[in-house]
Amino acid sequence: MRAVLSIGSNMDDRLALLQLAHDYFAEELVIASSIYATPPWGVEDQDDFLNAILVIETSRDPYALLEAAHEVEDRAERRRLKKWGPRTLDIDIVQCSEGNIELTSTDPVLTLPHPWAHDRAFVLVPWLEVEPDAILRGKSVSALLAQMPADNVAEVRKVDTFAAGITV
Ligand code: PH2
Ligand code: MG
Ligand code: MG
Repeated sequence: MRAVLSIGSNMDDRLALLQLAHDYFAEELVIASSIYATPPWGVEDQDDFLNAILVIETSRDPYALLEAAHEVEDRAERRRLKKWGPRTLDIDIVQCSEGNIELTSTDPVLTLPHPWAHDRAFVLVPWLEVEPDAILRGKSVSALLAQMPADNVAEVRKVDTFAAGITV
């Protein structure tokens, strides 16, 4: 199964926490995007996030992947303060696919594809960087981005890249 993960942090050492997530999935990693600084979406009165996309090829099924994501979030001492609020590390499963088939799930515990990813520049901009032909919900990611206000897209700024290999 191929999976697209959106990772984000806006607390503590944001860069180190994204690197932690990157390194956890290193053996399954197909490609990692650059790291982007992004204004907070949803709850605006909080620090900027760092966001990135990891594309992985994994033998885990979607629920096992969700469990793995939670395990890494726990390692980052994630505190679940409030919905859309500040977090040390968030790992969201944007999409799971087998070949060209996008897996879908309406389970509230794991909705696939991610219910809001198609509407978030902090997901789509890094994804387009690494998969220019990406398709989400039957639409090209580049078309989804083109429909978005240009300001929202421009606010997602490349600021760094991951260190290659395992760093922790
Ligand atoms: N995650 C949220 C809420 N708002 N904003 C940005 N820019 N990046 C995020 O990863 C993010 C957010 C909830 O998970
Ligand atoms: Mg999230
Ligand atoms: Mg999450």
